[in-house]
Amino acid sequence: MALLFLSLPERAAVWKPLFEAAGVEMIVGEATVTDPAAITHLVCWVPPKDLRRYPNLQVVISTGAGVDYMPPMPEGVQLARTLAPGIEEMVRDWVVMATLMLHREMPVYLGQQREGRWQTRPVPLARGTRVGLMGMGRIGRLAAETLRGLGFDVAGWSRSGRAVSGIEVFGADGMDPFLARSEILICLLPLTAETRGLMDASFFAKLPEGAKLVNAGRGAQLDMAALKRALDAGRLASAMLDVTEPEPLPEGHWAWDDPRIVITPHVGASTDAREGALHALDVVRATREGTEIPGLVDQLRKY
Ligand code: NDP
Ligand code: OXD
Repeated sequence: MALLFLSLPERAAVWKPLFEAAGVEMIVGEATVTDPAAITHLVCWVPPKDLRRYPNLQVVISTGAGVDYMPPMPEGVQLARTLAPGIEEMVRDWVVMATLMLHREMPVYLGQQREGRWQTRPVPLARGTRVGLMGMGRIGRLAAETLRGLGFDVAGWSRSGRAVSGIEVFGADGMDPFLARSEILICLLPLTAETRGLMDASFFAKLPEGAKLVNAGRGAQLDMAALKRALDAGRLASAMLDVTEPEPLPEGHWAWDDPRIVITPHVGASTDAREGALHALDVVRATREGTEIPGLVDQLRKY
């Protein structure tokens, strides 16, 4: 069994000693592969075009939590996503920061600062402000609990509507009432055929007037032209985006200069190298022992 590592060199330097200590062969970079038949595991963000070069490949491990950019796997190859726990905490922190920034009108104050203007606005309470969180998975649940701890009135929405202790969760048929109560709407959904383009004009029309939008899911879930129209019409007040389509947005895109929008360059999380390596070792062990692969992705449903 050997693992082919196709990620950043600084991460490889952290992974190497851990793999050596575990007695698992790790090969860094396709150029150093001398025996493609030895490769059983592959770690990457985007895989090489022709995975058939590795006839004994068993599992592709995504270095990120989202796997929407992964192509269909060849017959017999399983797909796993990293379960590095730091990802959830990092994205939770970004989402809490974004929610507070919009709640406390930071886009307005940043604009005023650029103009050298000192002007106060009413200061809102977090307590009772209604936040709606789409995606109640590993990250969404953690973010929801933290926001609730700050006093926000948090509700969630997920495909199944699965219960989460202490938080009202709307299911597939509860989208309209969920949106109607979301003064701050957060997207933490995976990108799938169902969620692509989800946030469009008809979606924004269901939010309360002047709602605020936080997107840390994927850029392709958001119709940017519809966002602009919603901002111009006052339907939405502001937005904070960590993900865009494409990434980065092209030079000159209207959103770069729009004072109602704050953009960060997909930095909600960056997988901790050590945590990623430990998860990959768990995957290798599970494959060896024939037990359930941690982070296994259902490729038919994509999740
Ligand atoms: P999970 O798989 O743990 O949770 C996904 C949640 O979305 C579940 O509640 C799921 O519902 C719900 N959901 C609703 N519709 C769908 C659908 N059509 N297909 C699948 N799930 C659906 O994911 P994570 O919480 O770990 O991550 C969520 C996303 O966050 C990632 O896919 C990625 O896009 C994004 N992300 C962004 C990062 C960043 O840096 N900005 C970093 C990491 C992740 P149910 O529970 O009913 O299945
Ligand atoms: C992601 C990640 O999926 O950074 O966006 O893990």
